[in-house]
Amino acid sequence: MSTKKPVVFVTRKLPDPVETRMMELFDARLNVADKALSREDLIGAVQSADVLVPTVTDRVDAQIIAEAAPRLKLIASFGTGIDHIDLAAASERGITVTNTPGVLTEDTADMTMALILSVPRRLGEGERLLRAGKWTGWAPNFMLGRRIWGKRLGILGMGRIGTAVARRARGFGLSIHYHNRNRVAEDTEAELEATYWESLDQMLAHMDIVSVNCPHTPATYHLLSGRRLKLMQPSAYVVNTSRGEVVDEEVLVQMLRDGELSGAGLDVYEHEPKVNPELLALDNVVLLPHIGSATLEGRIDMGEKVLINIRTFFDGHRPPDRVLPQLL
Ligand code: 8YV
Repeated sequence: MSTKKPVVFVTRKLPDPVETRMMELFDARLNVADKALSREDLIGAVQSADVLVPTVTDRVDAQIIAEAAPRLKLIASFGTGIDHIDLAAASERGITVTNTPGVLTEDTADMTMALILSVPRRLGEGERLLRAGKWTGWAPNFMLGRRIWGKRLGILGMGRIGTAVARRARGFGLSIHYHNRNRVAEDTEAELEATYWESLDQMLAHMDIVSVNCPHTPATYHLLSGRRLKLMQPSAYVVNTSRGEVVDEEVLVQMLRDGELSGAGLDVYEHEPKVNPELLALDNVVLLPHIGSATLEGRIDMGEKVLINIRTFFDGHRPPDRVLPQLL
């Protein structure tokens, strides 16, 4: 490593131990006020830094990358999803891109499981009713939900998070079904007693609960399209802790409103932080503000990964979580 420390621009406030280490290792520019960056701020960052550390809320699109000074060599994203970065533009400029996979898996799977339980058992609705002072007491027919045990869970995207969801779901008596680009290893399938559906259409038509766990890429944009959502049973539920863009939100809302689906548990939305006002008015949904991976431990682990990716890059090694350049 040269004696001159690389300038590392961090777009949002990170946990204290991460920021302290960032200061020790690099010439770090921190966002003490934790104010989301404007486009102008982001352009200023890519013009003055060797490394940009963005988060999911920073749109590092082709235009921003075109404005980058030649010194910008690394985009070390704080997060697993990389749909906020224009990878083609970064590749063209020879910029290395890294992310923080693996350390969010268990937290995100926990939150997915929480939503899988919450929606059919009407947790959100019950809590709202109680807080509003409308609870008049126990009654045999009061707030009946649907049983989790024995139902079929269809996982869309059987990567790290999808598999971690499946392991939890098995403990709750759900049977595991999945659709994925590739079939998972035989022993994983056997361990989870999972059924693979090559046809997503077919799987959707047969599931009680569908959990979206695939990343957002050009190929998965609106993978749960209006047409596909309409294949689901009216008694079914949708849970999404991945990216809002994977689901056609407008059709989802219409179906929830018209009773064509029984409910939804959402942690992510198509136009974050905007949430469709119609969703807010529905009782059969549990809505969370993109907190699937929001644990202190997770954020520190993510920061540690960012530090390692930057450090190895400037030590002349291949960063462990390299997204770009792609491995052949
Ligand atoms: C992170 C996420 O909190 O990592 C991801 O892909 O969606 C989130 O859970 C976020 O990316 C932080 O930048």
